[in-house]
Amino acid sequence: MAWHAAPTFTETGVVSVAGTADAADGRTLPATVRVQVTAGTADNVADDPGTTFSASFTEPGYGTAGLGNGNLTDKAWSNWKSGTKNTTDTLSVSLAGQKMVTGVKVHFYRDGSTDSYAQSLQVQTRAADGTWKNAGTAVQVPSGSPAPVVTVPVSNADTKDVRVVLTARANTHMTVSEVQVLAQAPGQSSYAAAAGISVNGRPLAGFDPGVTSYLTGVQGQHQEVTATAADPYATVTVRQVDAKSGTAVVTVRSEDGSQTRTYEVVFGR
Ligand SMILES: [Ca+2]
Repeated sequence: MAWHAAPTFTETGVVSVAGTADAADGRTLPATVRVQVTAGTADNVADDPGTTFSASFTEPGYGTAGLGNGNLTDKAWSNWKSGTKNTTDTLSVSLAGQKMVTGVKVHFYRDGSTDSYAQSLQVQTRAADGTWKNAGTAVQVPSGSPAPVVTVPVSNADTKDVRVVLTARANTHMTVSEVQVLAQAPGQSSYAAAAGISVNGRPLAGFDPGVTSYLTGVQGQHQEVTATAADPYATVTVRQVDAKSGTAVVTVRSEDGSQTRTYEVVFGR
C-alpha cells in the first residue's frame, strides 16, 4: 500500500486519504483509507500493561509495585531508613511504548503526622540519544494534610522513559501513593450516521445521512440490507425486513456509545 500525503487534520470528523494498492499480479488498484479525527485527550499510560517502575532507593516492604496499581491513596513507595534520611531519590517509569507525554502527576502519601513529601520535584524525560532532560522547571511541593497531588505539565515529549527527581525536606523521608504519566490519546467520536445503505448490494438512490426513512421498490423473497457507518469506529446493526412489518431497520451507534441514529427502509409492494 502507498498513501498520498495526508491532509493536515485541523478539524474533527472523517477524512479520506487516497492511495494505491499493489494487487500482486502486476496491477495497481486505487485504495482509500478513512481516518476518524477526534480531539486528543490526556490519558494515564503508567497503568498500561508493560509499564515498569523503579526507584533509586526503597524501604524494604515499600517498593514501587504500588505506584501504578490505580490506588491513589495507598502507602506504596517509601524511602524511609533509620538515621540520616536521603536528601534526594528518583522514581523512574518505563512505559510500555513510546508516547507523546504531556504531563506527570505525583500523588504523595502522608505517613502518620509527617509531611513525608518531597520539598520539590523535577520531572525528566529521556531523549532518543539516552540522555535525561529536564521537562520544565522544578516544582515546589505543598506541605500539610491531605497529602498533595502535584501535576507537572510536559510539553509533548516523545519518550518511553520518564522520571521524577525528588528533593527531600530536611531529614524527612518521602512516601508516594501513585505516579501517573499523562500522554496524548485519541478521543472517541459521538458521530452516529450512516455513510450509505444498500439493498441487495445496490446503494439506495438519493441516500442522505440526515434522512432516516426510505421507500424502496425492490421486490422478491430475499432482500438483504447492508449499511456503512460514516465514522469507521461506529457500530452498525441491521434488523432485516420481515414479512409482517415490511421494514428493515439500520442502527448506527457512535464510537463513544452516546449517540444512536436509526434508519428505516420500507419495502413497497
Ligand atoms: Ca498506588
